[in-house]
Amino acid sequence: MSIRLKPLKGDASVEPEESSSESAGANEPPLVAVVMGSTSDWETMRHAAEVLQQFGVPHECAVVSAHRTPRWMSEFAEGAEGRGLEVIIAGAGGAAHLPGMVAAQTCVPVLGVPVKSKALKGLDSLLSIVQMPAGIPVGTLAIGPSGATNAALLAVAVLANTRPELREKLRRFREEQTAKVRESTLPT
Ligand code: RP5
Repeated sequence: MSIRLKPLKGDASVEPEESSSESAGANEPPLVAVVMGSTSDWETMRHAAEVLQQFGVPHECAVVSAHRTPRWMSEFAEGAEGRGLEVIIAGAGGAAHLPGMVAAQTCVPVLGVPVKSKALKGLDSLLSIVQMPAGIPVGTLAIGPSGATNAALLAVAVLANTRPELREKLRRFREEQTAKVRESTLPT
């Protein structure tokens, strides 16, 4: 499977860049979807894709906008379970409806990544995503690249519940991270 920002079906108002590259789990159906409201979110959301790639998790990346392509978003959310997706990572900025609207239309767990907006530095995105009324949860991560990275690590942890090899990779990742900190030195 390749990482691809899909063009938006039937939406002439947006012209997403198409980018693709070799990805983990080629030819395997995706277990995780990384969706985002705009191609401008890719600079943040690519961090999630990179972690999934690193762990060898089959995934797909696509632009799906809640307000610019609402029907496409519904189609995506309603089809997620049937396509075998186990986690959806949704990033959006500003009045960030995408994670909540996707979560409302699927029982697949949704992790929300608030993208840093120009006007309010992502505080708007954070509050839009995190303040879901009771009944439809969105697991909300930090604003920006840290949130995207952690969303992917959380997705890996979820998948690792039933995949011992993935749990082992996650354990090794943590050990290496710990070792790096212990070996780090400060400039004199
Ligand atoms: C949201 O609006 C997107 O998630 C993006 O963060 C923000 C701005 O989108 P563009 O105007 O850059 O396409 O829908």
